Amino acid sequence: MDNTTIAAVSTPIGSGGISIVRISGDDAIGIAKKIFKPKNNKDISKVDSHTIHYGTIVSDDRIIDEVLVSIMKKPNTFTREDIVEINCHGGIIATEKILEAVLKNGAHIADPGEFTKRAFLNGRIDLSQAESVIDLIYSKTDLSRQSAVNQLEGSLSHKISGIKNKVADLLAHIEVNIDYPEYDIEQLSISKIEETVVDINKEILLLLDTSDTGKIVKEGIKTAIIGKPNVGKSSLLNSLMREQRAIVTDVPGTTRDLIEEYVNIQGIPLKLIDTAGIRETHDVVEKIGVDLSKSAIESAELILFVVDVSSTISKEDILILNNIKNKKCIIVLNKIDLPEAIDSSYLKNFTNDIPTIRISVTSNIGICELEQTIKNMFMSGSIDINNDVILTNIRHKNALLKANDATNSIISAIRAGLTQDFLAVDLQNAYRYLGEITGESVSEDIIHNIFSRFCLGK
Ligand SMILES: Nc1nc2c(ncn2[C@@H]2O[C@H](COP(=O)(O)OP(=O)(O)OP(=O)(O)O)[C@@H](O)[C@H]2O)c(=O)[nH]1
Ligand SMILES: [Mg+2]
Repeated sequence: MDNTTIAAVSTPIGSGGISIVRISGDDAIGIAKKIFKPKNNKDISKVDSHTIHYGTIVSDDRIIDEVLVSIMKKPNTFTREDIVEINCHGGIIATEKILEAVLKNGAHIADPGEFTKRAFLNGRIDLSQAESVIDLIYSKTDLSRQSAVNQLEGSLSHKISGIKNKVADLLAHIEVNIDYPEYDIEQLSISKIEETVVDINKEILLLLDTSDTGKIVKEGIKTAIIGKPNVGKSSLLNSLMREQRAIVTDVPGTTRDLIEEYVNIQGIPLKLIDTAGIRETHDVVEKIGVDLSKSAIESAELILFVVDVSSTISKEDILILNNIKNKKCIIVLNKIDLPEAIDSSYLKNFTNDIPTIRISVTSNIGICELEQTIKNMFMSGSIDINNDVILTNIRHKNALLKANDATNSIISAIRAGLTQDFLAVDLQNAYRYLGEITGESVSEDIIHNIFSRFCLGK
């Protein structure tokens, strides 16, 4: 275990009210003592843990800043090491000078995520909890924040250790059966083993089933607003966001860049993408926009295809329809406040099973119905983030898929009449894959990879 003392600026670099320099390790308090002059002249190595002290940071006989210093002694700290946090006035220069003084006095600069990595290595949190810290930092919707907090509190770890314990129990029984057949201990019948493995398999599948919801919770449903120029795409984005985010004009070809925004539609996070109207164009800039729109269609999970009912269907509309054939889609007939020129029955030939909603953005008609339709498309049941453990991490999903494979092969082996020693190997594998999620059986590389995604100072 690395026992150097590390330090970093834990707040974003820039001007702000307060910046925090964090120090963790055996020398944290000793280093702070060398540069911190408390106003009451107390010896900070002798103060109670979890107390805050007012004074100045002095380096090379010059006062750098007026600060508050928090002293937190192990083991009740984030890293389970001694931690000192220096709260200084926000501002790049003062913060850097303080960090510099801390480093000069013996601390090493921390790698990204190193504080959290120490919390993991010192056993305060497991790997899935450490990962939830990243999720929490980067969460973009309230749902994803809530699910990260649940995971940080150990909801997933708890579920996984429950399953792992069952695997371990079974494994212990089977190994005793194999190694000491002469002992008179309770022998598990093969049908009892099968029953338990089927149970374990079901629990894994239930967790895997939550991963689609997890992806939505974490990233939002990628929703592209597509259509010809001037049909009201940007107006629709603004209306769904309830703010004027995109520029709206009556000039066709107004939007040229993709605009991406997160919005919460009746509790469901959407990553909305407003696109340039699709049409044949010789304008170079507009053409780039149109190409971007086409690629937005490819990567979208939901398409809102906006059609203007006050004009007729053109070959561009049909072209777009052909492009979105294999996508989840809602046809949004806009501008129903205007006299209709569209040939609805003609359009119907192309859009048979696609849900169609009639709206007017400017008169605020039909927006609620559109939102309800989006919600119904993605949520058959309601999700309860507070009570359900939801899989939001692709690494966890892959480990569970492998554990699922292992349990499936145990079930097939039993049904094929293989002996118990064949089962032990797959059970051990299942156990190991489950352990990858919590970090007990995971390689250095993976750990390095996970923590390098953190920001500095966390
Ligand atoms: N009457 C009426 N006008 C609307 C409605 N929705 C949008 N408009 C008008 O249609 C024009 C074009 O709206 P935009 O939202 O800029 O259309 P767009 O599809 O983003 O256009 P491009 O960015 O050029 O592709 C603006 O003048 C809007 O005010 C509606 O429901 N009814
Ligand atoms: Mg636009």
